[in-house]
Order: sequence, then structure tokens, then C-alpha cells
Amino acid sequence: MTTKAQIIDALKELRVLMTLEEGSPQAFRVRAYDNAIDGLESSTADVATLSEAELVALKGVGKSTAAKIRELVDTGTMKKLDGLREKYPSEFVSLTRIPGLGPKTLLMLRDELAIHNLDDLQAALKAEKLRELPGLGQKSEEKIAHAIERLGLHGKDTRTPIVDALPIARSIVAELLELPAVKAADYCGSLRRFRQDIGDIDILVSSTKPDPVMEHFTTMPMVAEIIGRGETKSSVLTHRGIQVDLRVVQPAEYGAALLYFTGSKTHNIHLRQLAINRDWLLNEYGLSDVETGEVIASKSEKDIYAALGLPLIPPTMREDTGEVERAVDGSLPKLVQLKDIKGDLHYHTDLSGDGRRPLEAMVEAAAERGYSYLAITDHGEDLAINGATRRQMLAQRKKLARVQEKYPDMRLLHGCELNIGRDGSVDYDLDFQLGFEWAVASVHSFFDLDRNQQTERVLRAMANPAVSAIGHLSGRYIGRRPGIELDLEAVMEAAAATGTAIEINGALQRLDATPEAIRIGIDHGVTFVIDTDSHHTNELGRMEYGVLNAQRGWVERSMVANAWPTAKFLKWVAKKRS
Ligand code: DGT
Ligand code: CA
Ligand code: CA
Ligand code: ZN
Repeated sequence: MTTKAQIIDALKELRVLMTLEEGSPQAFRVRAYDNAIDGLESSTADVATLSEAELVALKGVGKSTAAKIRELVDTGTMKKLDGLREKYPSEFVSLTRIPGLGPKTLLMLRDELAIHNLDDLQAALKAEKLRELPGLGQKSEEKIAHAIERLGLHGKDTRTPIVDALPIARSIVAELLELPAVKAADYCGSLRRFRQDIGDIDILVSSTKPDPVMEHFTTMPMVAEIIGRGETKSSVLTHRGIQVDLRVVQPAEYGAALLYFTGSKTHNIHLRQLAINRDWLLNEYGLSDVETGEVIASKSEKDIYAALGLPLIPPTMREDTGEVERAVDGSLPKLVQLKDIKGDLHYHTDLSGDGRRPLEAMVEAAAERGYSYLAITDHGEDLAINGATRRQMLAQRKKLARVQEKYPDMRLLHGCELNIGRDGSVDYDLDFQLGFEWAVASVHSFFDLDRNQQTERVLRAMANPAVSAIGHLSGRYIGRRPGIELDLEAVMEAAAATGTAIEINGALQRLDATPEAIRIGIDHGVTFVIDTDSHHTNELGRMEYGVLNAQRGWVERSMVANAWPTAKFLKWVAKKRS
């Protein structure tokens, strides 16, 4: 049984390995996988059941990729992929995440200095070996060492960015749920708490027959190595080097196990203390009376919290940073929910060089989600290759007015994603900027400026009346590109003072602003917007991730501008622009 998610996952892995093989992400064969992944993601067909000819008929899928997909579905493996995995082990591949290490450089490091993993690289940096190679110098050594530091990569403890872990966990859970022996399955641990990076994936299954579950789990095609296999507990390592732990528990204990394995450890310890205060015991099997051994609650998390006199604390809050105290005194924040969101305000069409679908299709997709309003924000002209000229923007504005007639229930705003320049100025001139009805301004360049300079440019952008929100605040890619450094106290204070919203970006590889930044923003009374930064109709689902990240920062509905009704939202938007 091969799912669409597994096929896409295999192609994504092939894509990364082919980048090494070909020496460039722009190589023809790499681009071919990009197009195929895009085609499969856009298709609504059950791709695992398609013939080779039917696969080729999908947009972007070529003959050789179609053959590989059939090979995976029919045999459970792809020879090409297996060969490349042998050639490039996962600990070597993971070095591609470090900025400054392109495929060509990495292969040179391997051939010239025998660098096969992070430990080797760090030893070579320490011995100042890189500077002896062509194209590298002392500067590159410093840059790479700084990136390793900022990304928090430390040998074996390297954490996996959520964007890599979540699809794997969801596909394993979906697969296990298909087994007749499985009553319920969830991923838990740090992933369920929606941390930006995870140590390992924890999967929990409810079943009275653990045997077939273990068998299935340890023989999945993604498994590279079985670390341990027991009756109710197993651990495996995937081909990409991610550890996955599985636990099978009895249905009656599922809630207690879910609570326990979701953690965090410190949250659990705090709850256990509340239990002890009542002469109860809380563990992975349930909440029970110490003296009689009688089980007080164990079936669901809600039951256990309720028995302790608490409302259900959302997984995103369970870090023991004050949530238990707030629950105890009845003042747990009412976190924003996906269903509260009424529109998207960072949204691209193919007018942006990196946009993938036309205006009509992008608007249609937003209407299907039932949004009350939507801002189109293609890139401003300063963004190399991807930006739109004044003429193009004005033409789009006319076109949008016509599209608006078809959607009486959704207010369309003509907006722009402005680029924050080195000095904090943005594209076009103020008159033209104010001609838009909404603008998100983002940092897309000069990532290396120091903290003062970065803070200054963002402050200057926020002082601009045409800037409604600051997009992806740090400009980071989790685990790959460290963000810009900012004086967050100063930024949030200015955001509140100028009435500029701070964006919470749902792109899973970004998840900006960070929960820490959000909490500082809340202290200053900042207004937030939660956006998807969609470039394709298949990216609207990111709103869920934006909401979960907002929850990690304890954001309530009232603080989110795009959770407000249309009239209130429009009034707020107009206020700063007037
Ligand atoms: P990670 O994997 O490093 O991103 O973080 P977690 O939170 O997923 O931690 P992990 O995988 O070691 O364990 C999963 C959960 O199991 C953890 O969040 C809480 C629970 N847990 C593990 N060990 C202990 C423990 O010694 N005491 C308690 N109370 N809970 C534990
Ligand atoms: Ca974990
Ligand atoms: Ca674990
Ligand atoms: Zn954007």
C-alpha cells in the first residue's frame, strides 16, 4: 500500500539527492522533480492507482518520473533512490541545510577533506582546513561556523525542522489508522505541541492487538534501520535519519498515554504535583487513587484535566510557562482557532515571479474556504525577478475589480508585498503605496546587517503609513537560514504605537514570528495577522499551521485582525492609511 504522501515524499528525497548528484538545484533533472511534485500536489486523483500513461498525462510529470512512481507502487522501492541513498548517507545530506554549503562545495569537502558529517565538518573548521580549498577562505569558514552556531546544530542532537517531520508523522498515522487492529492513532511529543523543530517523532496507537501494528510499523518502506522492537514499543530510523518511536496502549488508557507522551515533561511534572496534592497518582496509565488503586480518569485527556479541576489545556500551550497556573485560577487564555479566521492577507498570484497560479484561481480557492475578505499581495518592483512594475500593478487592480463582481460575499483588497530596503524604505513612492488598500512589508535582502541596523530598518518601515503589517518578521527558514537579529522589545513597542500588525506566517518552513516574539508583542498590545503567504492554490491549508504557531505564543482571537468581522477589519485597515 503506497499513499500519495509517500510518493511525494520519495520524490522530494530524490530531488534533494539529485541536487547533490547534478551539482545544482537548477539542473534539468532536479527541475523535473520539482515540476512532478507540483503536478502531483495539484492533482486530486488517487495517484497511486494511476497507470504510467495516466501519470504522464498529469501536468509536470514526465515519462521517467512516471516509471519511478509505478516502480514504487508496484515494488515498494525505487532503485534510483536506493542507489543515491548508498552514495549520499543522510548525515552527509543533512549538511546541505547549512547556508554557504552548496552541492558543489559539499562534494569538494567530501573528496578533498573526507568530510562525511557534521562532526567531520566542525573538526575541519577548527583545524582551518577549509580555507586551503579553491573558492573558500577564512571568511567562508567564519560564515559557516556562525551558521552552525545560529542553527543550533550539534552533532548527534541535531533537531529536525517541523516542515520535514510533520508530513512523515501524518503519513504514518494515516497508514496505521487503516489497519483493522488500530482504534486510534496520533502523533504526540514535541510535534503535537507544534515546536518548530523536533528531536524525534512519537506515535501513539490504541489497540488490543499490538503485534500486527508493530509488524507494519517496522516494515514500512521509509524505515532504514530498526533501533528496537518490543511487544508494545518500537523505534525506527527513517532513510532521512529521523527517529520514530511507536507505543501501543490499551484503549482504556489512551487518554492518559496521549497526555503523557505529548508532554512536555515539565508540564507533566506540574500536573503530577497537582495530583499528588490530592493523594492521587498520575502516570502514563491513568490518574488513580494512591490508597485504593482505583482509576479516577484515563480514557481521554479531557477527563484527566477535568478530574484535576482544569479545562483541557491545548497541546500548543503545554510547556509549563504559566499555563497550568492560569488553568488553576480559571484564566486560561481563549486561544485563536482555525475557525475564527475570516481572510488571508499575504497572498500571491502568478504576477509574482514565484507565484504559481493566476488571479482567478487564487481568488476562487479563497472563496472555497468561505473567507469574508482577501488581500492580493504580489511582490513590489524592488524584488529582483519576482516583482511587479507599476503598470502591471495598475492592470491587476482593474482586473481585480472585475473579479470582485463575481464574489459578492468576499471583499477583495488590492494589496502588495513591499520590500523593506537596506534603510527601511520600500518600493514605489508614498502616493503609489497608498494607492493599495493593504500592504505587508517584508525583509527579503541584507540578512547580514547587525541588530541595530536591522531594527532601524524595520522601525522605519513601520513608521510608513502605507505599511499595514510586517511579513515574516525574521526572514528565517527553520534549521536552514537563521533569521535577522532584532531588538524585539523596540520592534513590538513601535508596532503597537504605529498600529502596524505583526504577521504570523503559516509557511511551515518559516513559522515567523516566533512564539517568543509573539509573547513580547502581546505584552505591548500588538495586533497580529495570521497569513499563509500562498503562492499556489494548494498552500491555503497552511492557515492551520499559522494558527497553531499563534497558539504557541498564546494569541487570543481578539488580538488577530483577520479574525475580526469585515466592517471592523476594514475600519482598522483604513485608520493607519489615512
Ligand atoms: P523532542 O523529541 O526532543 O522534540 O521532545 P519531546 O517532548 O517529544 O520528548 P520525547 O520524545 O523525549 O518524549 C515524548 C514525551 O514523553 C515527552 O514530551 C514527555 C514524555 N516523557 C518522556 N520522558 C519522560 C519522563 O522522564 N518524565 C515525564 N514526566 N515525561 C516523560
Ligand atoms: Ca519526541
Ligand atoms: Ca521520543
Ligand atoms: Zn510573500
